Amino acid sequence: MQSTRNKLIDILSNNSDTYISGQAISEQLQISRSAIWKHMKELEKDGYVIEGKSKRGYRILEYPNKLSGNTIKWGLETEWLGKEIIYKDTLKSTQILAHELAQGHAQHGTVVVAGEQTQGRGRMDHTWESSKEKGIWMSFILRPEIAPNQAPQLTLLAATVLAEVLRRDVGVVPMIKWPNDLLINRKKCAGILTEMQAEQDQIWYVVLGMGINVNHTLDDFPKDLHSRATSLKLETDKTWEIRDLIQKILVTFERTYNTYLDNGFSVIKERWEKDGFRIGEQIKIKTLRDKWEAPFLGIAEDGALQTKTPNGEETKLYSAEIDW
Ligand code: BT5
Repeated sequence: MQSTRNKLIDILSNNSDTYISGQAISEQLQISRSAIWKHMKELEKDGYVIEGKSKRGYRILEYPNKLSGNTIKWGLETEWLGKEIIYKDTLKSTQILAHELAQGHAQHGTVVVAGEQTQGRGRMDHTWESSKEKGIWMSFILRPEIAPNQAPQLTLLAATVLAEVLRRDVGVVPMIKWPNDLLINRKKCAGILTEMQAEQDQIWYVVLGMGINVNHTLDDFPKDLHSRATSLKLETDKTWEIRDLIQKILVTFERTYNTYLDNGFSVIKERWEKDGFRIGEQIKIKTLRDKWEAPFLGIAEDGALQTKTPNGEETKLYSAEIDW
């Protein structure tokens, strides 16, 4: 259940350009005018700047800097992604909470964001360093009507979204390393983790996690990542507003996801290959059983890595580590 305070913020956010009268709020929330006034005073204590004008009503002028479900929603121009945002200062992993919520009744497009993760995870049993308020640690709950074997395409889709935001809004040159790494100047700046629950021919839900290093200095990374990891701050010498970047990612993701559902994977494949790292070049491939070098021929229509076997025959790989 949404609290009255959150409903009040929703109403004010939806009317951010205009004043909304005390009467209208009172009718929508079924509370008295004096109760509204008390809530407004509490919001001001939280850092909201609210203007109240007699005869016109109320409007929010400024949101607190602090990250929260409400501040992320403020001015968020999406239709379905992030209509429900769950923000926690600390979580083991946004993936874990998102799975729990998805197994309940969480709606398609629910977003889980954490200030820090104490057990952030990558693929297999890799860990993901997620230091406090330095980056974007978030997971989306999606209920896509696609076949389970198409789910890996969502990882590649998410990578194109991050690449677009990094290029357009941050001004860096991103490269996507198959399947789920975003690199800037050959160092990893973001990773994507797609997990799903499905039956043979039907997806129940997908939890798509993104970790993006935003305001880290080198000291914020453990030593073993110093030569391999980077952040937007390290690359641009600027501190970035996390809330603003989250909004940009949500808007771009929603648009790209809608395009994908309407038109299929080929548009995404094209975008991916534009930013794909080392396409056409020789790469080192490691699977569970083998290690070899072969050319990276591109990605297949289903998102698989197209390359050659150690014997030189063309093949598709669905799971592998690549290096150069
Ligand atoms: C990934 O795995 O790159 C997927 C990362 C997904 C993280 C998000 S954060 C929100 C959501 N909640 C979670 O718990 N996870 C998701 P993988 O390709 O397996 O890469 C992991 C490897 O990257 C590690 O083994 C390290 O070598 C390296 N690494 C760990 N933390 C890093 C960081 N912050 N920046 C760059 N590299 C990192």
